[in-house]
Amino acid sequence: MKHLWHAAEDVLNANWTGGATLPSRRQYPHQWSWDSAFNSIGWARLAPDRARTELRSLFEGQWASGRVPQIIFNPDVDPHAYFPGPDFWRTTTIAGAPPTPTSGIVQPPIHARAALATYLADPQSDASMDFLRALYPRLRSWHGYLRQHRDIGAGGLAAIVHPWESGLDNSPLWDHVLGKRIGDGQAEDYIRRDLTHIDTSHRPTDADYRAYVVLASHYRDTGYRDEKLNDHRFIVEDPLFNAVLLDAELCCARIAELLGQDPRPHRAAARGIHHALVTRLWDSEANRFAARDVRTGALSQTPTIGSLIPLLDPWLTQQMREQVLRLAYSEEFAGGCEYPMPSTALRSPDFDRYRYWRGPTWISTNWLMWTAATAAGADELAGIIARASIELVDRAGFREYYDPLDGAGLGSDLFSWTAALTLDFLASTGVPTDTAAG
Ligand code: 2M8
Repeated sequence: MKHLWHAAEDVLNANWTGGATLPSRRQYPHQWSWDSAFNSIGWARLAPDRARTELRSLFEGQWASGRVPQIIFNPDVDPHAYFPGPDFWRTTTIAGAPPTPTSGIVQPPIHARAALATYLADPQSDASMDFLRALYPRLRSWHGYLRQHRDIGAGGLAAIVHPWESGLDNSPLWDHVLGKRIGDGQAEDYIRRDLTHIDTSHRPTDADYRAYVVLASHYRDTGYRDEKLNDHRFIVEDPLFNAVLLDAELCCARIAELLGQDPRPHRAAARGIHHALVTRLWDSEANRFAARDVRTGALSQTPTIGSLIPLLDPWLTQQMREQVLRLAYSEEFAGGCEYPMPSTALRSPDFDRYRYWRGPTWISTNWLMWTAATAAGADELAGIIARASIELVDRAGFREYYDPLDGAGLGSDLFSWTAALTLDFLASTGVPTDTAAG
């Protein structure tokens, strides 16, 4: 049996196109934004030049407004291999969009953290410094887009306008908003491609998918104009997205210092997000972070992995940090299953051990939670998460997600971010790679 390290390397190599890493060859045959960032964190451990190429190629898809799209379409792939494809988004006719077709929505801004990791993997080389110098203004404009154009609630947070923008697409967090505002809404004709290779019971329901299409086509039909978002039906301030943005600003502060530039604007931006996060998204009755429906101000009721990721915020009060950790260790998450961290609380009526983002454990959110726990000094939690992640991959291979109760692999196989982040877990935790069988 191959060693886990080499097996992970094989997955990344197999999904490498020469300029980017496909999340999985069959299910997701294009370049995805936050996948690319996670993948570069893995590449940084193997071949920093590939990590640099990955992030550079992603930012070639950046729009003039600073928007970094969720998908950069691969021109060599049949445009109908994935839905919604380039014909659906029609971005090349939009002023300021690149000539390469992209989607029109975004994903969580992990990129500054990935850029920093990429630089730090190879800090002595000119190529690495050139990379950082070239990417920094693009990161600034990306964060600027989110902070200026997406602060729809005018409270200092970036709002998402589609569940796919959260990265946790089918999370129960969005059920309430989707059900109330979209209901049986009519969608244009489409064929779901996401069911071709995966068990239907592991993917979103048809009703949820229809709601996704209705929302995306509405945004497209307004020309992706964010100033029109007041008539949008889905506007949500998500704790994971904003905690990641806060962290990204702190990473940019570090990058600015490395480049001899002023880090203070980034720290001030991070502080502002911190303030908004704790005043707008902390549910003081439930003692956890929640997503806020900007239209109504209502906070989401289901505890999810997103309730915990704001542990990334270094300025949380001690009381908040303790409450987040209490929930993380509880029977709802790490204390209630063999293979944490489940994406939805185990005792919630919304928990589904198989269905995408409604219960399964993902290596990407585990990596974020492990990063947050490590930074918060919660070493025991960090250890639990790193061990569970490595064990999952060791037992079930590089799957897209896993059953948190029995560790079975679900979704796509040979999944890139699972392989990439496994490399980071192995390298950071010092697990001897020659004993971890893959
Ligand atoms: C999943 O989302 C895409 C749409 O973006 C899909 O279901 O077709 C999510 O897990 C998302 O977070 C991820 O970036 C993407 C590609 O791995 O797949």
